[in-house]
Amino acid sequence: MSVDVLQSRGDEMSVTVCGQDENVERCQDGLVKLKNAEVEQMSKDILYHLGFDTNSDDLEKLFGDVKHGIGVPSLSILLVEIIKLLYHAKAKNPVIFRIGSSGGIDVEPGTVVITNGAVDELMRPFFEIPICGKLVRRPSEFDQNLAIELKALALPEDNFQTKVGKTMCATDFYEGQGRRDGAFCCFTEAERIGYLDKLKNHGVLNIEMECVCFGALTHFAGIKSGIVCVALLNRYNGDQISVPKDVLQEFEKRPQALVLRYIRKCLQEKNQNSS
Ligand code: R2B
Ligand code: URA
Repeated sequence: MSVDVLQSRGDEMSVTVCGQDENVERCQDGLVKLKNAEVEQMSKDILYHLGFDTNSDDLEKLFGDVKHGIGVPSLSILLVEIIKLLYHAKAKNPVIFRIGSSGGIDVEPGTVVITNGAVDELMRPFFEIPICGKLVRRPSEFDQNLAIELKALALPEDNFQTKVGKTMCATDFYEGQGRRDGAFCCFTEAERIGYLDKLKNHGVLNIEMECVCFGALTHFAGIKSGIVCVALLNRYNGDQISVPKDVLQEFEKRPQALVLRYIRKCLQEKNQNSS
């Protein structure tokens, strides 16, 4: 599981207007703005989990890719610090990608899924988080143009399919994803299939454990973002991930390959514009 940060300094990359939410804006100058005035008042800012300190590190020079653990708590900490890193680094028009693995719903193992919408286990398209004792909901939204652009980078010679669709975000890998192979199971095979059918009818192509939070926080920050995950199995055929290690390793390279093509394309366009 990793998150790639792509930024362009100077030249504008495409600016897409985000959603209806009045709190959400993508700034004209392309710079990342924080929705927290407190940060500007701080004499230094420690990005604890990234290991950066605005006094001793040159954040304008630091970029790359970072790995997160499993699930929303691990991702949300990382994303908050990445958004602050982009702010301190004065990044312009950044694009954040999450690349990883997932369980497919009626798709061939090895299929690459580009997320164009995220829902939770109850098919709700927002990230709900208790803040100071109150439940706050933030809509999870994805840049539709980016999803289309990524799909267009799938090549006829790729030995796998690339699809665009919704992704379901689960807080649990086992029962929460309708798995019957965990330490606990309180539902029948018919209920498992019924749940997969429900997800499928809702346009869900795959299940992972971070998308709702990822779409919500990047959207709230006004930052363009995308998720590209490979499906390790077709959940209609079972729960266990039984693909051999070498196949698994090859599957995991597929989302990286697609996002790399996008990064290359952006860099080529940037070079053409500046020459
Ligand atoms: C996909 O795979 C991980 C669980 O195995 C989780 O991080 C996710 O979203
Ligand atoms: N990751 C998940 O969260 N679920 C799967 O089924 C496979 C990978």
